[in-house]
Amino acid sequence: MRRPNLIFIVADDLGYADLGCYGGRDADFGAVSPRLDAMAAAGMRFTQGYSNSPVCSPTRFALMTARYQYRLRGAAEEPINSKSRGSPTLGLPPAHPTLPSLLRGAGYRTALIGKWHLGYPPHFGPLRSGYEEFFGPMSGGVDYFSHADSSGNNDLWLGEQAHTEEGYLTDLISQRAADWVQRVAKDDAPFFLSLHYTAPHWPWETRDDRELSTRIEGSLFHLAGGNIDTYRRMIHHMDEGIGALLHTLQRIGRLDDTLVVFTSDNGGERFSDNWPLVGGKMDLTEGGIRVPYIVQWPSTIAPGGVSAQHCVTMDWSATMLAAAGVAAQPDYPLDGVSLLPVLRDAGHRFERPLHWRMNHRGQRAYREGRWKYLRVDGNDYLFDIDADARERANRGPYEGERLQRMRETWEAWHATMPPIPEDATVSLGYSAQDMPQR
Ligand SMILES: [Ca+2]
Repeated sequence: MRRPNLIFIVADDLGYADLGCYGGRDADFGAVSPRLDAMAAAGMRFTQGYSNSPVCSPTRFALMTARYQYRLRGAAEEPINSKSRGSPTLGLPPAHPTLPSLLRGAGYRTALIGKWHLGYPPHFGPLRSGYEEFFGPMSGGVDYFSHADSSGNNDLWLGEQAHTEEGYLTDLISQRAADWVQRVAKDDAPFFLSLHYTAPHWPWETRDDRELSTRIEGSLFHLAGGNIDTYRRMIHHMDEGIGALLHTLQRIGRLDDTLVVFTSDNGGERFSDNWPLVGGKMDLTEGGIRVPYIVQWPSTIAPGGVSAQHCVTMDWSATMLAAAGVAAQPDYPLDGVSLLPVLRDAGHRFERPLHWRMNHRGQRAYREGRWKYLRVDGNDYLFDIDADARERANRGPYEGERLQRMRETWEAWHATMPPIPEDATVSLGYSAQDMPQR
């Protein structure tokens, strides 16, 4: 039997409730995400899915390796920033097995279309980590029209060549993805596509804001710009591109045997809707790490499923390897766990304890069943997430034994990971001087 094609779509800084199918409100122009909502209806949606980190590059290390990112030095940067250009240590080591390298070794065609954010050539890069083809930015955030990073350098690449191309980045990425799939689907080999949008990450530019982009050059954090309407349109542009890709798959007869996963690399940013969760990007409260997971695979997943299975980014990488029948390398066993039994039966559930840590504010988190142990700024909390996903009712003072046991479990897990390096950096784009905190 032919092995399934695999498409892993990652949005950038999309919040838990930004999409209609996660309770998001309509925009003034109408539904924000009609194609992703339709994908959820045709496939399955996860309500208790997490990102490996509340910030970009650490999650991407986990996605690529299907292992806890804390194992790799570069992932200790929160996040990798454009000052890391030329660093021989701050990136994904090419010798490390990855989701694309393992799949490619098993005969898959592979491409990354969109954001990399795992270190710069000549030491690092997508072509060195298993992708046959790459189109997109190497850094964390770029302007949608000039394609310049926060240092003002052009950061659009085709393979390892600097590349110039007119257009709105979300549309360029969508078009390339549809073209690539059409091209490789002609071969007998199955394919794996990483489709990593920069949308809806700052700067706050819609397809119609080319003129605006010339005025904010060099200040990509765009602290004086953006609004809810712009933000929703940016999501809508991405949604259109995903719809076009799914339509292409259908037209060439490859929709049924393609597993498509959609998620976000971390929780929402300043214009995101994370309701009912608290916090956002950089936080280990739920708003920083709970993200949408929408999955479609018509040959295997029954339509309309909703699962409360706990899962995290690296589990989806493990799921794709399992779907392809590809084993991990013995020296790099996976921390990710395959979700295939859940995809085949939306009612299937299994225990999936999950751990996080952040240098930023000394945060820790541990989810086990309905409970979550959380530390922020030296304060320990215990929340019953099933009853209080908003993490306002601290059960710690009333459940001291449980809190203590979960703290010890987290510490035992932490002891199995390399310590946070002393020279690891935390980069924040702005502070309370720029906008009031809640
Ligand atoms: Ca991000």
